[in-house]
Amino acid sequence: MYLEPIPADDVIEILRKAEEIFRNEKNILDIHGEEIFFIGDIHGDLITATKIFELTQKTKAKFVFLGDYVDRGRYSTEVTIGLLRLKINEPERILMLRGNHETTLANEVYGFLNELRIKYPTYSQILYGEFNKTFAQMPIAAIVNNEILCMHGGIPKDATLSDIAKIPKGDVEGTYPILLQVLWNDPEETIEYYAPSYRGPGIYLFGEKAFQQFMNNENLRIMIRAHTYIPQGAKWYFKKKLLSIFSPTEYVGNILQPKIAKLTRDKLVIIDLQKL
Ligand SMILES: [Mn+2]
Repeated sequence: MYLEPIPADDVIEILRKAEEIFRNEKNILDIHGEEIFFIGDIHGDLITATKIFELTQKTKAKFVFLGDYVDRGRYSTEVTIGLLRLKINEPERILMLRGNHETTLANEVYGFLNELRIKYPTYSQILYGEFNKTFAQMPIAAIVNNEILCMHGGIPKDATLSDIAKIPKGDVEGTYPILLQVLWNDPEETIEYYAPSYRGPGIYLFGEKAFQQFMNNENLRIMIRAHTYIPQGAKWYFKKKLLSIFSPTEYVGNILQPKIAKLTRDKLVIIDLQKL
């Protein structure tokens, strides 16, 4: 069973407005705030998206979404359009980073394109193109209060923040080498520096030494990222310097315990999404 799909014209209008806003944002957002929520992968999960939407209406806090709005779940279209509406209404309060699924490399095969074909049999190719054009303008990292680094995947090998800042926007496929790493890399406790990732060519696992070196060089303290499937919804790495969060209520058939994070002044806490 599906909800009544959002009319294709409305989808295109929202996507174009959002694209224009993202186009004017930098690759690396500079965010400041006393109260900020961080949301991990959503993956077309309507329950998670609804909970977060209600939360946005109850607070004036900022929201940093760490990407992966589409694929896997059944409501990629509704989730993404819903979040983009929030973004358009309050662009300074709702910050949306790009995830590895906001690329054709992933969303052609992991469910989103298929969802569009089912919900919009006549317009699926047009909508698919419009969605990905919008995704390709999204920022890919954020620095919060000068000390917290946010990105979907993780730090890239042999690159600095200034290299990330220079990545050209508009790469719909998402295969520009540094971009690919920022969106796909994962932390790994058992290695020191970098190792090839099981996820595919050009993607790396990064260890604590590589992470600490990168953070020291850039004068940053904490990283918050998403991307890794975590059944309990959140996990600290590297002596509590890196927090990984995962926010859908289910993932490829597995029920999990979705979490989000909240920063209040200097305190970072993990919140159980089901208790919101
Ligand atoms: Mn991901």
